[in-house]
Amino acid sequence: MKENIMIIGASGQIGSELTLRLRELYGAGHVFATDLKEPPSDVRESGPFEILDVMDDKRLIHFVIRNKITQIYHLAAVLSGNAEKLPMQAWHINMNSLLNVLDLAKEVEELHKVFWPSSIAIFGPTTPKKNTPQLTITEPNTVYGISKLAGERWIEYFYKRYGVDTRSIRYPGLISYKTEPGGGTTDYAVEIFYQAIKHGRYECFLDHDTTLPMLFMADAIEATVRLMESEADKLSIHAGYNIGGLSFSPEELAAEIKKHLPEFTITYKPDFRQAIAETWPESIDDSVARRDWGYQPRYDLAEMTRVMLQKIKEKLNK
Ligand code: NAD
Ligand code: AKB
Repeated sequence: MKENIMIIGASGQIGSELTLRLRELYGAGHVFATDLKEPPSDVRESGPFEILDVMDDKRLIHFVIRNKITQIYHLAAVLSGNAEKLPMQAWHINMNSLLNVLDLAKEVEELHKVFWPSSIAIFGPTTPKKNTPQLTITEPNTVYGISKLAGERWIEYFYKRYGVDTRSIRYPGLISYKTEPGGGTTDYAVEIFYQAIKHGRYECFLDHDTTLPMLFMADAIEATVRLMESEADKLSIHAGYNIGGLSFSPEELAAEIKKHLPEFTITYKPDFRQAIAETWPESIDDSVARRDWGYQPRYDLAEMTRVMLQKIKEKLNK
């Protein structure tokens, strides 16, 4: 079956890279990128792109039918830091956009598969922090985390009740050099590279020893593709799969950057995002993802840091 793939949120941190990877795999003409805002030029120029608001359910259904869409990657969301500033708006966008997509998948026969990302934000202060299991206590106390946990319940419901093939990953903080992150708590781990290269110093909004699970974008993209291409009967989870990779604190990341930029200095001025980070795990047990669909990240802290510095220097002409 020829797949026609729609990406919602294609201009964002994940979408701007995932779109290009899916175009390599499925053919540029079969991967339809959409967003509220303009994407980077390579996404715009390498295949179809349309400005589309996922909250507009009528335009969404027309788009899906007109382009014979068979799979949706729904990436649009308000992330943890921004969500705390406007909780009701974040809840409205995160939940209703997902319900729009799921309802469409239930109604449109050809649209058979939906990817929707969850997050380590589904965990909360009562969750075991180290090597957090796939199945454990989930009592998030951020609006973003609550929306991700509710989203997981909804996608599993649509899988069981209506047979929609829903798939999801609980991404940790994602680190990338192409598109800057969109308002999360883990954004410091990207900002730090830009500031280190531009100014040789960084004031971190998390405290020095706040350890969080992280992952390099190349590993996240390959994981996403691998999960979506797995045989359905191999998958035991239709809510969100834990995936780990890296786990470090701001001071550990700063020490790794200093190996390349010895003059680099970091100071700490925790803001409201510190309280969010303190409720999240430090490291993740991803044995179920490894067993079910062969999840295997490749980047360690040293290699991720080397590539980030090299690519951001090239981008900034430094
Ligand atoms: P991002 O903020 O960089 O990108 C989201 C994109 O969605 C933006 O380009 C935005 O313009 C678009 N968008 C927002 N509202 C829209 C609407 N109404 N209609 C259409 N497009 C809209 O986010 P991201 O980092 O790429 O994250 C993508 C998904 O992955 C989100 O669901 C996020 O919660 C999840 N996630 C991300 C991370 C991470 O570290 N980046 C970690 C865990 C989970
Ligand atoms: C955020 O910090 O909000 C995201 C996430 C881990 O979901 N990066």
